[in-house]
Amino acid sequence: MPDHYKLYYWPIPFRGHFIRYVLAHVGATWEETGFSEMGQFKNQPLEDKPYPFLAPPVLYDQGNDKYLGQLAAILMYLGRKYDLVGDQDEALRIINDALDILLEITRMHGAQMWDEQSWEAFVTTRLPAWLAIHERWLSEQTASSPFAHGRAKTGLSDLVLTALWHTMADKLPNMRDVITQHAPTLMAHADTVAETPEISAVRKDWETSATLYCAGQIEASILEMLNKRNPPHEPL
Ligand SMILES: N[C@@H](CCC(=O)N[C@@H](CS)C(=O)NCC(=O)O)C(=O)O
Repeated sequence: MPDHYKLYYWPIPFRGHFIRYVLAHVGATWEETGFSEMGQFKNQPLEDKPYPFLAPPVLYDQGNDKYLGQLAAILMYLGRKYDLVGDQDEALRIINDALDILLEITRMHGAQMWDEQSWEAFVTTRLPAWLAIHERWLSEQTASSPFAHGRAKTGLSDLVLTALWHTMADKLPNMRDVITQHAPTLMAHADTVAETPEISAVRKDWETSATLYCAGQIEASILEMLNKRNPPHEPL
């Protein structure tokens, strides 16, 4: 019997795909919450919650009867449990980079919407800087092995980089060109992982989702900027 989980998260890619990709990769099964179940779970009084948390994701591991919150903690837990971590410090470092990048692209979870000037600065300076860092990190990590941390098989960091960059390339129009321009090795690596049957199956489930990336007004703001910068059907 495969290990079974419940993922308490909004039905959106964003932070969820990091966990979904790891669960799919290890052959686990899981249930998800819809918007209304997630809202109820999050908004119930603290004393009624089965586990104290503020913001999802929360993962429930049925086999171990264990709840865990915070994306970084969840990923490290799964990584250790399924022996996906070659170097714990570097794996945690890449997860924290990913969390920083998610905060930056959503301007602190939509605390502020994008304007053309700030988006231009983001895609021409800040995002390329992150991409160059991950391009170098991955090249060093895979100097003598096909996967990060000298591993022969896909590990946690490969899945985290894929959930981060492939999801952006896949879901946000014109973003693939930006990523490929600054980090061709990274994009190719993420494509390889994303095309494995387990990860492809998750992506297929999300093909028709109304939410492309992070949902809400901030998703609309990102799309507005991307479409203004590269109107649909015009090459870069
Ligand atoms: N540090 C947390 C952040 C979680 C987070 O911000 N979750 C968002 C969705 S991606 C949310 O639902 N926030 C609602 C809230 O903060 O009340 C993690 O990485 O798990």
